[in-house]
Amino acid sequence: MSDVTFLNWPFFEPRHRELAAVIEDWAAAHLPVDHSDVDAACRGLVAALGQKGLLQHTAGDALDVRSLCLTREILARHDGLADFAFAMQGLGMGAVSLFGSPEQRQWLDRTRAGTAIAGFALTEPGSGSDVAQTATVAEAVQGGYRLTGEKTYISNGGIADVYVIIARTGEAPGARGLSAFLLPADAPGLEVVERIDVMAPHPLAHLRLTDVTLPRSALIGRSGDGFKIAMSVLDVFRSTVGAAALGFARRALDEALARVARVRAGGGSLSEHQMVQGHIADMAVQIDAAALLIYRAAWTKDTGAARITREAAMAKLYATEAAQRVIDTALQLHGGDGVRRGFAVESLYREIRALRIYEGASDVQRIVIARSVLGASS
Ligand code: COS
Repeated sequence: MSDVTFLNWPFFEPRHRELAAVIEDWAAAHLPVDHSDVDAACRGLVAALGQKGLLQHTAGDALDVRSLCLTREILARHDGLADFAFAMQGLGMGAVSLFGSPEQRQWLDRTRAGTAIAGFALTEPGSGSDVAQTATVAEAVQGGYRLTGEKTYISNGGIADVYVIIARTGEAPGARGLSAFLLPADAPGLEVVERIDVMAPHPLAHLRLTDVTLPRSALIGRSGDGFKIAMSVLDVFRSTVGAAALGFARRALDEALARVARVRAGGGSLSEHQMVQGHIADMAVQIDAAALLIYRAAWTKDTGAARITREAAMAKLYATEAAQRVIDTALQLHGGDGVRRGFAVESLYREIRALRIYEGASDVQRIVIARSVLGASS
């Protein structure tokens, strides 16, 4: 059982401890699922999480970031695909939760119930880190918009029922000329042109839009606010990526502790060796430091901060980079078994890698943090 003493930190309220217990019980009974068909696995996970009421926190008027982080952390500790399925319901509909009209919010009932799957279509072949370069065009036409362009590395691409898409409406060059739209997956002209296979497989696709026509009511928030909408969504969900990394790291430490207690070397257990103890100590410190940054960011947002850009960037940067180191150490402590399929540390090693890239790569987080720190000192 992982360390849960952090739940006593002042960041949490009794309802968070109750939620953690519910998720833990559900996860222990249902995870991991079979990953051999990731589409079927994700559909099943979204439906099961929805039926149990565990997707309630993924959408709504007030996103409770602590609840999102706790859920991601616990699910990730049990099964990375379950964390993915949960998180995408939130990220996919994040713009609708924060800025959607009453009509658009009807989708939230379905994504929370687990009867519709959501995706966030932001990244393009020519704009990954630099969102201001978005090239997909949304041209104003009679009664609405016509969208043309390409989106890539879109999670849930291929199985989503609905996407939020960021496209250029052209009010100004760069970041100030983008808008957000609600895009049903069955819109004529939207195609999945490639399914992308990655080292920790999950539904992922390249999408093409050819003259996709959307009504004016598909615009989320105000025309020209798409960049700020995307960044506001990322501010919330970047902390939760850190939380998923934290869940992976906690699992790696648990696996390492079991291993060093069991394996004998030099007349005693591995855990009696000071060099091993040093590794365990370093892992534990990094895990607590990551947790402090994550729940600091989440608490700051939940208690009323308008923006947590700096806190969320710090949480994501530190937690994902630290989890990579913790998992690498856990793998090393497993010897040859560490790289062998079927061992948890082998899959954790693959699962963690993308988290240092998606929703803002580590160097993007460094840029965001440095701008904030330099801005504050000038
Ligand atoms: N919340 C609200 N508004 C924000 C914001 C935030 N977090 N961050 C920036 N803005 C606003 C700025 O205040 C600025 O507003 P004004 O034009 O009124 O001054 C505007 O948005 C443009 O901001 P900025 O000048 O910082 O834009 P940049 O193009 O320099 O942004 C980064 C650069 C790298 C920060 C941005 O492109 C980014 O986060 N990239 C990573 C994208 C990403 O995570 N992709 C992964 C997708 S997987 S879902």
